Amino acid sequence: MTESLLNTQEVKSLLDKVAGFGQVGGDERLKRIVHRVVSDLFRTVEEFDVQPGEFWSAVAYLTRLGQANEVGLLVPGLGLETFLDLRLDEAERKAGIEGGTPRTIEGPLYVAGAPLSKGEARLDDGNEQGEVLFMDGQVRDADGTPVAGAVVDVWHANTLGGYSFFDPSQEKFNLRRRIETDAEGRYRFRSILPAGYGCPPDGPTQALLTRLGRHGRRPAHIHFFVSAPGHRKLTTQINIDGDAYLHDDFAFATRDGLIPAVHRVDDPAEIHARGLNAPFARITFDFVLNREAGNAPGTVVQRAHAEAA
Ligand code: MBD
Ligand code: FE
Repeated sequence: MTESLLNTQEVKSLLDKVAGFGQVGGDERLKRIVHRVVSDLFRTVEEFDVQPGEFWSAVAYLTRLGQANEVGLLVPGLGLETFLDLRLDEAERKAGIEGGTPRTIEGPLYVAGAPLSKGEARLDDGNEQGEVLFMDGQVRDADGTPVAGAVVDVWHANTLGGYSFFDPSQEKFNLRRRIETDAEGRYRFRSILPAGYGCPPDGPTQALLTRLGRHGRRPAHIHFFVSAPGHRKLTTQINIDGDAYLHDDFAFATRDGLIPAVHRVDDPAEIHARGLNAPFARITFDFVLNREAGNAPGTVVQRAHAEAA
């Protein structure tokens, strides 16, 4: 058997030069990471005997993925965003941080700067046809103390699975708000029940998923950032119970503890009291934040976000 091409001096020295080893300038950690990533790619090409035509189709794929602005969509689809969560979970366990509402991925569809209000908000612009949802709860810290003045930054899709800003047919900041908790740490909002999300059917993310025999669906969900001074920022979501994709999420974001009961209210008096004429949904969900801890990596993630014009 011939020696693997990867073990030859020629390829080893090629990789060293690619990563800038031996050059004085640059970033040493980045050099090591690039060396590892390119080495692993070389290995993959060799192990699978990847042919040039296959290789260039992968290059064209990545080009399309960027052009379609779907890199942030494929990342959770490949489990990478969940893996980052699992690493944060592990780091917190090692630092002795326990309890608290489970985190789950942010996803690619957050928009910074949603309107901020105190105690309560209405998220929908009144044009949505979906079932009305009233959601409320309390923000507490791990020892049960209510957290007043916490900011609950909430965003979710409409009944077609579309998010405002990314779906230009919706009003600015539709289904996106920031709510500051009241003196008892409580928040509440009125909105509509979202539908699940599906990757753009003709986009590059779905194209790869299809070739893996996978779908690109997420169960209906509502996203949250919950932050308060002195506390670790929480990034999480709740899932709408009963969704067919609840435990079959292409983005791997469903976790125990994040599937609250959805109560259907059909009592005419309650419907009337809310100024409605049809049954509505109610969800109560409390968020438990952990105290800031110096020995654990921070949870405020630096990430490019869309800003509504
Ligand atoms: C979403 O709404 C979402 O939350 C994720 C993670 C990926 C795609 C669409
Ligand atoms: Fe989402």
